[in-house]
Amino acid sequence: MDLVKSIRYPEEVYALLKYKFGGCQAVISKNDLKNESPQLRKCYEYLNKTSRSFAAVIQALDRELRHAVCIFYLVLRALDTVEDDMTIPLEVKVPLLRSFYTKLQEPDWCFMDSKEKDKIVLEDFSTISHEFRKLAPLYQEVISDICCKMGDGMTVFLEGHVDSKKQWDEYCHYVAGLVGIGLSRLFSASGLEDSIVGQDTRLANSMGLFLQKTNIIRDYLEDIEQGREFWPKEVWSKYANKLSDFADPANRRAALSCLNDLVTNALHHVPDVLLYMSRIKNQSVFNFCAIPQVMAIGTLERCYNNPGVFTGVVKIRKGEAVRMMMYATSLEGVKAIMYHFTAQILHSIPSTDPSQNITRRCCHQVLERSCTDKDYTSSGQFFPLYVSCSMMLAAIMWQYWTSVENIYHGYFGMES
Ligand code: D61
Ligand code: MG
Repeated sequence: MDLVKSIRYPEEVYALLKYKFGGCQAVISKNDLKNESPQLRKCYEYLNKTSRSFAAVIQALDRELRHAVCIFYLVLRALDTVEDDMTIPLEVKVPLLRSFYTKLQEPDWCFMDSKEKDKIVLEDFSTISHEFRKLAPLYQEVISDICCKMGDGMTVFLEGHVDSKKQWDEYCHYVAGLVGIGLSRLFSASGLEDSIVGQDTRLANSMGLFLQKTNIIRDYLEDIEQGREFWPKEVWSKYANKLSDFADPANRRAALSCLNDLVTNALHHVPDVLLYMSRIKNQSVFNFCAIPQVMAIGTLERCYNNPGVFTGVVKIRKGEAVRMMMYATSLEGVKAIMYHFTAQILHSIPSTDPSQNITRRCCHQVLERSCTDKDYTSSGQFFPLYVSCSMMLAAIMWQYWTSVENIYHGYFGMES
């Protein structure tokens, strides 16, 4: 019940209503598939089935890029499904990850033995590879190259744990930094962006690292429950003997210290993100890049010093997400959002936190670079009672409406 959750935040109620009544069209346009082949339509169906976070922004890309990025996503989602599937024996998994990019050239190749939720992209890989081979050769080269490098890199981390901070960056480079690098090369190849975007791999890598680290931080509990450890040992071993100790409420203080340490580590990527964003010229590419990044800073802020990370899922409200999304359409807007959440983190640093000085320094650095005239701070005003009541009525109608419609696709944790 998104409206009710946002009832105390007038700006969010406004954003939700504006979004619902067509404001979303300004940010997310509809992808017209009437004239496309049945295979390509299937690919978009798989995209919408497998990605809550990226389906909408990919479909809002300008046409010359949209299909390439959609296929790029599906190919890597298929590869990631192999990586994530704990039921595939290592002697099958390792050679498969290494040779995965060669399957792009095999029209009939598919994989029917996955038990993962997104197995459909492996079972019907021939539809995806068919559309891959119809892309411009330049796009094919980028996708195949990234797929090859990612598959190789994934085999290094199959034991399911990460030791040093350097290895954390390495793992995130393979699974997300390479995506940023590949996307940037696609942007430049399309002619929509300057060649510098595709050439500066350090910045493109940071775009991916910021997203992946945020996911890893947020997904602590889910990963632990599935026997995976993506928090780097070099960091957690300062605060506990076992990573799983943090799930025990008795270790709450240590858990929060470790959490805040990692949030600070992730925050270091924000200056790179801002520099990267400052080079983007095309509006659809800008939205595509900016929206996931602002969701990530919002999620990081919500996670910072939050014991909820160790007991469940920490999410941003849909109203908050929609408000951010509508704000993140210009560099000044992105800066204002980054500034706002970084200031929030700065204000909530506990005086007992072991990383407090590094966190403070890092926050100040980000604040300096995201300084802008625009302001994202909410008014903090509360509605008078009669407005709240009208809102409730609207909310009940809304609930009815969405249950009939039921076609919503959203970003990080904003499903209806
Ligand atoms: C601009 C815009 C989007 C960007 C970007 C720059 C830079 C990097 C990324 C997107 C990638 C961010 C990945 C963050 C989410 N993490 C995952 O999905 C994990 O899997 C990583 C390996 C597969 C990556 C597939 C992917 C993701 C997003 C894309 C894309 C490809 C292609 C184009 C556009 C966006 C995570 O998966 C969670 C899960 O399976 O549910 C995991 O296994 O760790
Ligand atoms: Mg994975």
